[in-house]
Amino acid sequence: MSDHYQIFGAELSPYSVKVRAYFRYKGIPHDWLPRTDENMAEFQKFAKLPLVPLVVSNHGDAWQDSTPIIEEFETMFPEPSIVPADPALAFLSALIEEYADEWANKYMFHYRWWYDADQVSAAQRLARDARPHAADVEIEAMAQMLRERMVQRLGFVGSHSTTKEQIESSFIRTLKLLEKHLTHRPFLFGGRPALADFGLAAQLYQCWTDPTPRKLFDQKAPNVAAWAEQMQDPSADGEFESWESLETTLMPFLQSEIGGLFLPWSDANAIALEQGKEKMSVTLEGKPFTQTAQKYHARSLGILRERYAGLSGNQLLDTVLAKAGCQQFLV
Ligand SMILES: N[C@@H](CCC(=O)N[C@@H](CS)C(=O)NCC(=O)O)C(=O)O
Repeated sequence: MSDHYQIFGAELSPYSVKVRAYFRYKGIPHDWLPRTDENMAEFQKFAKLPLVPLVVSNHGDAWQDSTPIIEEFETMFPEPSIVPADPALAFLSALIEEYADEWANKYMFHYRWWYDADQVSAAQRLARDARPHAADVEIEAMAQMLRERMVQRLGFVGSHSTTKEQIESSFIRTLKLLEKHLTHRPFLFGGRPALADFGLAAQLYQCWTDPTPRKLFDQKAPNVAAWAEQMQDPSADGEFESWESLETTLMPFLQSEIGGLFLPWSDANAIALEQGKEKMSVTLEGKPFTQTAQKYHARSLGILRERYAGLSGNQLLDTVLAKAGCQQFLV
């Protein structure tokens, strides 16, 4: 019998739907198990951290953390590959995935827990998913409790009154730039999904399910909405493109979102931690952006830098990263 996997996840967890989309694309045999109060004991038997997604094999092996999960399964299930053969494009795909996990998650979380309509919608869906058989009054009470708890966590992603506008304009600009990019191709790197698609579509799909950002999708970004939806269960429709054909519409996104926001933020976060500071602060687009420093992000920036160091001498990559304003943060 071939190996079979269980994915403990949640519909409202971007990292969970990212891993589920990946398993679907690869045709890896799996069951999707929404984590509920009822299977919590089973979840806890395997989970080292109280986080979804958690993947468990029929041999009892367990994996957590979406990026390492995908990297590990990519070695076990190499086809169809989600890594462009050109090492420069493979790096850009990993960079965009990192942006998705660490920065796009800010606008996802911000919209979900900032406005009343979004708080109510998400809290009710979360409560119903966790207790599928509970009575409505129980769901209402749980939703209220979840809403209060999650709103208090806005600060962890750096969302507060002084950063609200920066976070929202990043989302709106992302929609606008991706809308152009995805007009001429089904996926970010061409005719088939790359790691970047799994990471970024997962965050944007969550935004699409929340009432306030959903309106922005409807007004500004039908192609991005279609892509995010399609990425729930993607299939290849062609080959990866070359940088020459991607550049016109991908470069503006790299410049404004990654070179302009994400990497300066990530770099400042790592420096704050090195200096033993609890808070990080950086000037983004002329305004201060402050939040509690994040250890996890500093580790993943370190991994990205090591990977870039391993590609030393790749002229195409150096030129693209320099033009995108990213290179200085990766050395
Ligand atoms: N870096 C992790 C992040 C996972 C994560 O933050 N999961 C959230 C949901 S999106 C979670 O499980 N939060 C606690 C909970 O829902 O109980 C990954 O990529 O898998």
